[in-house]
Amino acid sequence: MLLRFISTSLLVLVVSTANAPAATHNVGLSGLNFVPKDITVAEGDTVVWTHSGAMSHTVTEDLGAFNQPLNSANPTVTVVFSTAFLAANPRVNNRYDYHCIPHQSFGMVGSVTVTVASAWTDIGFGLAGSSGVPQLAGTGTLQPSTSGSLDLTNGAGGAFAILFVTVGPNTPTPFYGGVLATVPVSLQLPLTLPASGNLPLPFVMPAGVPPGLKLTCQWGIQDAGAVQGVALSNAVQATTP
Ligand SMILES: [Cu+2]
Repeated sequence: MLLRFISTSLLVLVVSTANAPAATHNVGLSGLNFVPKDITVAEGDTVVWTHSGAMSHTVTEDLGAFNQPLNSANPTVTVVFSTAFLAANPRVNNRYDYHCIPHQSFGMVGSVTVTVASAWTDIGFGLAGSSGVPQLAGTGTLQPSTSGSLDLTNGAGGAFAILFVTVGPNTPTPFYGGVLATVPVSLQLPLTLPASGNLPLPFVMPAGVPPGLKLTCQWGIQDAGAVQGVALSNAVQATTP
């Protein structure tokens, strides 16, 4: 039962994944520039910054996730963008902006964006509310003992809402002027949405979930701006590996 595994607190239990082989990406220096300036890596990959030239620099994440000198005494800085690192340092879109402390004002900045593998597919069926269609995104591979998240954005702030979950085959069915993809409903999680209308829902897959289990999730949100008073997020679907 999925909801038993979903933590309604925002606490993420951290476990390491052992999926795709990790890669190493190199960032060098050219004058007062990181080269390449902006890179995209996969979860689990390593980034190595290597010093050159005579000047001393730093590799300093804007919000403090990493901060080391990059100079002749410390010629490399290595950061592993592991599952644990991502969980400990959550950033919008997993983007880590960083700078060199002495040369930030000269534009010596860069970014690392981390892509996270996902088993989830958006299957649609969103129904607009007062601020448009609420968006549901699933992350995580659903491998046993790995973390994932079901992230709702653009819901009505402070509204009563229910996360509907189907475990097994689902039959999309008309519902309040839209379509509920999660029929039959296996589980319901009623909540009041935060004022922002955004609700991340981290979870950890337990070790014993059987492969081939189809999961479908969709939010219903009380919203006077919806055609029949209930907005629906798009539904997301995944099958356990
Ligand atoms: Cu510098």
